[in-house]
Amino acid sequence: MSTIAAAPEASRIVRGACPHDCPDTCALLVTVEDGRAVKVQGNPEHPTTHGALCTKVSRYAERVYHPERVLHPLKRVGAKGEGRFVRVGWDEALADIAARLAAIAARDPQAILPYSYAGTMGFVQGESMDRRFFHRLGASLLDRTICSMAGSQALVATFGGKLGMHVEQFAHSKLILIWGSNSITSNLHFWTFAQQAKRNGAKLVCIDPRKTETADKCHQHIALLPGTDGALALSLMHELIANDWLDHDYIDRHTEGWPKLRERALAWPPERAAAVCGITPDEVRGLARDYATTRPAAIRANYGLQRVHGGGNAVRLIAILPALTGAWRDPAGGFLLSSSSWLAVDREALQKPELLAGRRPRTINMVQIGDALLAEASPAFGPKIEAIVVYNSNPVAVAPESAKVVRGFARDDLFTVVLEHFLTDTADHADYVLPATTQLEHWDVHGSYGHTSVLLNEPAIAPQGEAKPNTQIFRELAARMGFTEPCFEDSDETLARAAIGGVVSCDVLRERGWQQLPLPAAPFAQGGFATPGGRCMIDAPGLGIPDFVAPHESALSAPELARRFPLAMISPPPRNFLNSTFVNVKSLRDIEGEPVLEMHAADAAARGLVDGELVQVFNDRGRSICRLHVKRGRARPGVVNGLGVWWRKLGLDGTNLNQLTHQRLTDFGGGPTFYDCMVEVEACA
Ligand SMILES: Nc1nc2c(c(=O)[nH]1)N[C@H]1C(S)=C(S)[C@@H](COP(=O)(O)OP(=O)(O)OC[C@H]3O[C@@H](n4cnc5c(=O)[nH]c(N)nc54)[C@H](O)[C@@H]3O)O[C@H]1N2
Ligand SMILES: Nc1nc2c(c(=O)[nH]1)N[C@H]1C(S)=C(S)[C@@H](COP(=O)(O)OP(=O)(O)OC[C@H]3O[C@@H](n4cnc5c(=O)[nH]c(N)nc54)[C@H](O)[C@@H]3O)O[C@H]1N2
Ligand SMILES: [Mo]
Repeated sequence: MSTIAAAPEASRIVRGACPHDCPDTCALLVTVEDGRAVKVQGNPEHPTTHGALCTKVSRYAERVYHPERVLHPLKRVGAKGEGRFVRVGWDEALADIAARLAAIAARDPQAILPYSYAGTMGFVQGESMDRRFFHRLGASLLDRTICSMAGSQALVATFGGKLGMHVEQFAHSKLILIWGSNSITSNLHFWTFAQQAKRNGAKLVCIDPRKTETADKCHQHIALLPGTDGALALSLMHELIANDWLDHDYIDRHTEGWPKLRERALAWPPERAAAVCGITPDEVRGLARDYATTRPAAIRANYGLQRVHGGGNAVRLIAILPALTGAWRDPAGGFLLSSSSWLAVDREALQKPELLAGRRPRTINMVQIGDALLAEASPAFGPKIEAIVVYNSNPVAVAPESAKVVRGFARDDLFTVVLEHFLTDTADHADYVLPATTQLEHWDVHGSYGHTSVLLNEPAIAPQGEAKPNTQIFRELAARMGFTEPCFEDSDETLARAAIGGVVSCDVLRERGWQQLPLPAAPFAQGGFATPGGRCMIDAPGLGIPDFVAPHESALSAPELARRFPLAMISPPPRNFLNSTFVNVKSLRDIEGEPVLEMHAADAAARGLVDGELVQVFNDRGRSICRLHVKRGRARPGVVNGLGVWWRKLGLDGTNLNQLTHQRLTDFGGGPTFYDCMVEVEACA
C-alpha cells in the first residue's frame, strides 16, 4: 500500500477504527513513530471512508496527547462538582471502590447503577466485561435509550431489524430525501455518495427545521416545524392514494396492514399537514409528486427526527413510504436510517446475562437519570441509588433537564466512580476518576449503523500514563470483588471473537482492518423483510397502525405553555464536536467559537434582539446563555437552533442547553425528546 511505502523507516502504520457514535465508523491508518502516534488518516481502501476523515478525528492525536488527559487514578478532595482531586495508586482506588460496592451490594445490589453510552461504539470496550461485571453483581440494569431507541424500535417493528439500503447505492439514486439529518455534519461519508448522485442529475431535498449546511447544498429545503414529520408522511400517503401512485403489486405481496393506514392517510390532505408542519400545501404536493414519479427514489433519515414525542411513529410512517411506491425494487431506492442489524453480534456471548443467575434487577431509563438520582426508596422505584459507575458517557452534560442531573450527581450520599479520558462535567462529581485508554491504546471490533462492514481496531501505542482499557478495569474490579468465574479472565481478543467471530474471521480483519458483509444489492426488492412473515409491517404487533403524535411541547399541543414560551428549540450537533466529546480540544472549540443560538430575523426583531449579542434562553426548567446568530439565516420563524452539547464548564455561564430540555419520553422505545422543547429568549441584562 502506497501509504506504507511512503512512510519513513522508523515509522509503522497500524489499522484502526474510529470509535465515535457516528454512522460512518471510518477505517483508520495510524502512523506511529518511536512509539508516538503522529498522524491519524482514513484508510483509502475502505469503500466508505475512502481515505477521508472529518476534521475532528483527523485531529484525534491532539485528544490522545492532550495535556489535560487523566493519566492516573484520582480521588476527590473538594466538594462534588468542584473538580479537586489528588492522585492515588490503582491498588488503593480499586480496593476502596470494591469495598464500597460490596458493602452496598450486601444490602441490595440494585442500589448500584452502571451508566454508559457510546463514548466508544466498540463491542469490547463498550459492552462486554462491564456488562458481565454488573450482571454478576446484580446491579440495576440501564436502559440505553438516550440516542436512538424510538427510531430503532420503529425499524424493528417495520422491517424486523435495523436494516436498510447500502449507503454506496445512494450514488445511483435520482431523488434523495435527506430527512432529519445534517449529513455534512454528522454523516459526511454518506454525503460523498449524495454528491455523486447530484452530479449525475439527482434531485436532493432536505427536510429539516434548520437551514443546515446540508440544506444549503440541496435543490430544495422543506423547513417544517420540529416534531411534525409524521403529519408530512401521512399527507404524502394521501397524495400517493389520490393520484394512484401506489405500487399495488408490491403492497399486496410484501406489506401487511395497508388498508387501515390508507384510511387514516385519507384524512390528511396537504392543507391539513401544511398547517401542522408550518409549510405550504404546495410543498407537500410537490414532494409527493417528486417522490412518486422519480426512480430510483431514496430516503436517508437520521436520528434527528425522532428526538420528539412522536419520533417512533414518525420513523414508522416514513419507513413505510418505499413499500407503497415500490421504491425498494431498485438497489438505489428505499430507505436508510440504520444498517446495524446487518451484523449479527453475539451479545449473549459478549455480555453473559446468565450471570444474573435468575435475579431480575429493575431497569432505569438513562434519559431520566435526573429523576432517578433524586428518587427516594419506594415500592414502585425500589432502593435509592447509592452508587453509580459512569463510563463512555458524560451524563451531566448530555442528559436532559440538567438542573436535576447536577443535583443528583452532587448528592453527598452518592458514591460515584467515573472511567474517563478527561475531567468532564460528570467526572468533576466523582469520588474516584479512573484513567481509561483511548482508541489508539486498546483493542476493539466495530460494526456500523451507516455502512455494512466490520472493522478491527488494533492498539497503535502503549497506554498513556497509568490508563487502562475499560475491560481491564472491570476485570480487576471483578477480581477484587471475589468474582471467580473464568469469563472474567477473557482477554480483549477473546471478547472480540465472542462478539463477531461467528460472522467474520478475526484473522482476515487483522490483515486488512475491515471486511464487507456479504449482502444483496437490493435487499427488499422481492420483500424478504426480517419480520416473522417477511413483510413490511404497516400494522405492527403491539403498536398497531402508525399515526401522527404531536409534540409534548408545541403551540398545537400545549397552547398555554406556548404563550409563555413561544419558540420551539432544537439543539442539533455542530460539525466539530461529537456530542460532548472534543469540546475540550481547543483547536476544534476555536472553530465552533461559543454556544450559539440561531434565530429568525423576525423573531429577533420582535424581541429587540440583534445579531451577535449575548442572550438568555429560558423556560420553567432553567436558563442558559448563548451568542445570538441571526444573519446566517439558518432558523425558521418560531424555531431557535442551539448548536451542540457544550461542556457546562466551558460554556458562557456554567450551563448548556440541556438546562432547558425535559425528561419526557418518546411515544415508544423510552427515547429522549431533546428537540421537543419550548423556550423564550431575552437579552442578557
Ligand atoms: N459532527 C458530529 N457528528 C455526529 C454527532 C455530533 O454530535 N457531531 N452525533 C452523532 C450521533 S450521537 C448521532 S445519533 C448521529 C445522528 O445524529 P443526529 O443528531 O441525528 O444528527 P443529524 O443527522 O445531524 O440530525 C439532526 C438534524 O435533524 C434536524 N431536526 C431536529 N428536529 C427535527 C425534526 O423534528 N424533524 C426533522 N425532519 N429534522 C429535525 C436538526 O436540525 C439537524 O439538522 O450523528 C452522529 N454524528
Ligand atoms: N440537547 C441535546 N442533548 C443531547 C443530544 C442532542 O442532540 N441535543 N444528543 C444526544 C445523543 S444522540 C447522544 S448519543 C448522547 C451522547 O451522550 P454520550 O454517550 O455521553 O456522549 P459524549 O458526550 O460524547 O460522551 C462520551 C464520553 O465517553 C468518553 N469515552 C470515550 N471513549 C472512552 C473509553 O474507551 N473509555 C471510557 N471510560 N470513556 C470513554 C469520552 O471521553 C466522553 O467524555 O447525547 C444526547 N444529548
Ligand atoms: Mo446519538
